[in-house]
Amino acid sequence: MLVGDPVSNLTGLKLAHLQSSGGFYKDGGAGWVSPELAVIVTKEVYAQCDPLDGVEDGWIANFEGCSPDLSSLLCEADNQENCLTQAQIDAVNNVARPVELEYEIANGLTGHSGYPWGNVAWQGSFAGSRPQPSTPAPNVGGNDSYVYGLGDGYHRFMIAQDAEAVSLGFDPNDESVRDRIVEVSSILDATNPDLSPLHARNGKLILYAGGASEVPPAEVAAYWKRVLETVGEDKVAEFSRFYIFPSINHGGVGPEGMPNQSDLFSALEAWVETGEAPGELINQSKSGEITRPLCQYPTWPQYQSGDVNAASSFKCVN
Ligand SMILES: [Ca+2]
Repeated sequence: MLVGDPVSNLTGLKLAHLQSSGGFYKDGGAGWVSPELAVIVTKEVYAQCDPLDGVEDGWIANFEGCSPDLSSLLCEADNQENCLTQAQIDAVNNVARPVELEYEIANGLTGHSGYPWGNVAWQGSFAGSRPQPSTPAPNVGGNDSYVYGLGDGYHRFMIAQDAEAVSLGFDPNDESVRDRIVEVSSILDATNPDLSPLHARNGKLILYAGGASEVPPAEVAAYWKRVLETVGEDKVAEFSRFYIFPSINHGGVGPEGMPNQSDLFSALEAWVETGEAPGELINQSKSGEITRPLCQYPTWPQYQSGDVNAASSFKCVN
């Protein structure tokens, strides 16, 4: 099986949708960030996190090491341009904040990992094109935060079971919604980490995730860690691999011209048909001119020396 950006913890993702977008809409939209300001934020994120992998190439390979401090973007005076208020900085930081539940959903989970930094299209995904959403939000598109529309539908139809319910300010830890969230989680979520039946059937699994995806790679990694704990590292190595594609979302969109693809299907085919287990693979740009190693999680490609466009100049490190 070839599995990309799995939303196994759908409940957690929906709650992350509402939490992340809710930060921009709070207090009448005080923290809302325009597309123009988002460009400034993204530039600062890349300025801090791009060099962490050893080369400033417009690509964040060390996504787990990326935890930018945006305080330098804080406005120093009223009516200043090209800077953010504290409310806006808080709302941007809130996107990366994990969802923390005071109770357990399916398979003992207690929340969801936050979103990654470095998504070049984050503003539309999380903030939308105006400071307050429509009520209700359209399912797809419109002027609202894309993820708010997704979370709003989840809340109104699955949790509140009231099409008129308002999702702004939704708190998953509120006593009134806990039981229903747990019930829906038991129906929707696919978070069982016991993949030993797949191993027993001699199945093979290649799992991959975009390092800047709105399907957060940290949540895919969290699932992977639970699989390792449950099944055992040695056994997992016999039938499964997990790769992260840095800086891209789950559709392959990322920094222009940088690597975003690998022939994973051929790797899977070779593993199943000839027993050749995949190791480090090649991640390349659409043109094929820029290559990087596609590293097995938790390693990531660090620049060593030589041609910055050649995979051979990089090493998978942790
Ligand atoms: Ca870099």
